[in-house]
Amino acid sequence: MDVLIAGTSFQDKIDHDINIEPKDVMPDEYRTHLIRQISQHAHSEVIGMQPEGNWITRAPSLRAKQILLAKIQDEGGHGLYLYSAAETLGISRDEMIRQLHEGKARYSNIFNYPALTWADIGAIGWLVDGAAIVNQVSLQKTSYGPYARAMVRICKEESFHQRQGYEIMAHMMDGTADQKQMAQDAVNRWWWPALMMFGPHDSDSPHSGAAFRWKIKNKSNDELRRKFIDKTVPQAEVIGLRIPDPDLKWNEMKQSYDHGKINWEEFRQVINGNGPCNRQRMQHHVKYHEEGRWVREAAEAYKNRLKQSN
Ligand code: FAQ
Repeated sequence: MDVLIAGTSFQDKIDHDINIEPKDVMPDEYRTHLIRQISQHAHSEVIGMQPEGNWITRAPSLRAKQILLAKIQDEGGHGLYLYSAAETLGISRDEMIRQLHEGKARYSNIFNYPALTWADIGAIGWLVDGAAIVNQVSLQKTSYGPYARAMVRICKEESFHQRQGYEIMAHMMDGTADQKQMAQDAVNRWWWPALMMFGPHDSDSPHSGAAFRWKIKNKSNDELRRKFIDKTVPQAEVIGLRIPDPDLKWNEMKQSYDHGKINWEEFRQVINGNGPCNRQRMQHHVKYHEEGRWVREAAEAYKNRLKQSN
């Protein structure tokens, strides 16, 4: 097997579903494509801590606070696995953060919306983590080894996140009329941005061609979006939530739901810096990155001292 791998070209490995590893020869375009995607993914996990972090001190019980803290901590950890996976491609974490701060790297559209009520924490777990899992399960089979392995671990944690969100929603839908209304209002606001997380329609997705050729993606943006909808609609029905899409309809032939039009203009605005919270998210990240500078410097100084004493 080793001999086969050693003598096999990049595309042969891809065609035979052999993972590409950091020291393997790979085309520059593959490397660049992965750095873009993995760094965006890492930034999303880290920026995604902000809307939820906003609710730690206001969680309605000690149990809810503990669960939320653990979840947010997990998201930070996911960011770290992903930054490490991207670093194996030859980019430093500092450079990735610089690109984020300069607006050259993106992060998921979804984290530019505010978490206004406790029900939003339920909607984020249920819908946002739910969408993230559908996407990430398919990425467990992505062709770049470190990214695929990071996804396996991340998916295990995300499924707990999705359940904690659904539990919050189910609990509220079992509550007073006001709580039910609050839960429905959260779904009304998060449903469409969650659908946008899967990216533009396949016909408008410039990176999909190369992503399929190199098996970075094995399911398209639209396929994954459909999968998410099919999985989520029955969950909403069980607890009495309404999906805010008058055109949502079961298609017997496709054995899948047809959905209404997505507002791609809103998506473009949000991913290009003009969403409700883009500025706030970035200012917050820059501020705490600066405030943490002394920790990074101290760690570096300690590492150098150890080197000198060895
Ligand atoms: N947001 O050609 P495509 C989470 C951009 S993790 C912003 O289709 P591709 C956990 C795209 O970058 C959520 N930008 O691109 C959590 C490209 O722009 P560029 C993050 C988007 O890469 C939960 C342009 O549009 N997950 O939620 C988005 O083939 C709760 C054209 O798009 C990942 O990142 C978007 N939604 O497909 C944490 C998964 N969609 O770069 C905390 C990994 C597209 O040319 C709390 N990523 N764009 O300037 C992927 O699977 C893919 O990158 C896609 C996009 C599917 C997102």
